[in-house]
Amino acid sequence: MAGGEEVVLLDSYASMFGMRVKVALGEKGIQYVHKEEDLKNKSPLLLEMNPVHKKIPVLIHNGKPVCESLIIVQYIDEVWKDKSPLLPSHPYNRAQARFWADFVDKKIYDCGRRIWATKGEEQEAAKKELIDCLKLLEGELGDKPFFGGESFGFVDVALIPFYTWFYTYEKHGNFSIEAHCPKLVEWAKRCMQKDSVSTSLADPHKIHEFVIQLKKRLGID
Ligand code: GS8
Repeated sequence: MAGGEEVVLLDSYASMFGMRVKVALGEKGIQYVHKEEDLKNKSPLLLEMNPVHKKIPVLIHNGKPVCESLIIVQYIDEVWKDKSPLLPSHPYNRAQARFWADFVDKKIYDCGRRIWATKGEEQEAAKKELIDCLKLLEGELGDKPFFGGESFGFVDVALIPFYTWFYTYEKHGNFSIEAHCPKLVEWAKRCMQKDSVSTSLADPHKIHEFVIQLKKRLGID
């Protein structure tokens, strides 16, 4: 592999966390070996590389594992620092970017899951909370093209994979995210014009199909 680097990604198709890593590697132009995991039957390699959480994504760089998607994206940014910086250079701006990426982790995944996994009042509350969170993100985006400003950055990488899940949230919740957050959807479409994003994100219809199968498996109707 170029430069003697060996980069392997343990991933799973529908994972927004795995997609983050693919986007970051794409931004940096890093060649890597992609290994699809069956999360119902995890490989010995995954269990060895992430013995604590036993979750994907795992980036294996020259034989050494790095776990947790946001930590992996920061690692990638630090190792391949010559091209497409993702985190800003000023410590304050870096802290702000980390704050919003953490907000995405704490809020968006959970609201989305509650939309497809529940019904009635619980689902309505999750829809409202998701929209409120996305509006806060819209406020942070402001009039900038990207969360990173003029260029695509860390918060963009953290959030954009959720866009492929919007269709699933909308179908289950019978609502339109674009009707509530048009600027955020414009931002997502802008991101999709980048090859690193369009080649890394899953097909929204396949995600929807995946969630229908997952619900059957989990006994949720
Ligand atoms: C989340 C990874 C995760 O949930 C990160 O990398 O940012 N905080 C972590 N991975 C899931 C697949 S995506 O829903 C996973 O590997 N699940 C397997 C399991 O829980 O057994």
